[in-house]
Amino acid sequence: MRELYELCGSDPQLLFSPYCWRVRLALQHKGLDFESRPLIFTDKAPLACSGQTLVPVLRDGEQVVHDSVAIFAYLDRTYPANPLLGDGVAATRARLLEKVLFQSVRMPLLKILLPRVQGVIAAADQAYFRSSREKALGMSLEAFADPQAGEEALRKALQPLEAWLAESTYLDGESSAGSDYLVAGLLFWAWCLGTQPWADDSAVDRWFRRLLARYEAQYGPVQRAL
Ligand SMILES: N[C@@H](CCC(=O)N[C@@H](CS)C(=O)NCC(=O)O)C(=O)O
Repeated sequence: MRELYELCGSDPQLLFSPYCWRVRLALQHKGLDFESRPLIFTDKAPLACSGQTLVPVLRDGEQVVHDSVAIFAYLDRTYPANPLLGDGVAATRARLLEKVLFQSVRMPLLKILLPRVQGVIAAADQAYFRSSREKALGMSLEAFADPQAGEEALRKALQPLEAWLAESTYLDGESSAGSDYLVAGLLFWAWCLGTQPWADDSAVDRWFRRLLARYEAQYGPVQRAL
């Protein structure tokens, strides 16, 4: 059996982790079915088998893999048809893309989304979420959250993707693959939290909606926060 341990809000159907979305999209790409194991932030016991405390964790029979990029590489090694990353230096390139995205897209999104995350997580997670994020950010959540500044920074960060997608159907070319899912996971994060901080009918928007439509055609409507 294949199981995906992933993050949920107080509503177990509300799956909003960008990293877990990457893996959902990658599993769809590979045509691999799986059972979802939604966990709230503080429900760490089921992750012990992975030797760390973050999701996504994929358990595939005897194999347990964590970290979205490592899971992509694992899926390519184990199920070589329909590559996500490809051979050679591709997994290293994916790590580079991940680093670039972390600063350029994830941080602006976090500025926009923090209050929404606080609004959807379980009561049992609130104190943990605040203390762990304030420690990581080096400031209070209120000092960091700034939806207006986040939207401005995000608009700039999306410009290269907008230019690329004006000429190419997917980030990875004619068909979608690993780069598409690494980026789209971040946009699913916003989408599931009930917002769309990118321009309607932009190339990025049309690309995101193609991926969303394909996902929903197979798995049904994506749960969004009100
Ligand atoms: N580099 C990891 C990051 C995973 C990560 O940060 N996951 C978050 C959810 S979005 C998490 O598990 N947080 C739990 C916690 O902070 O305790 C990946 O790409 O999978």
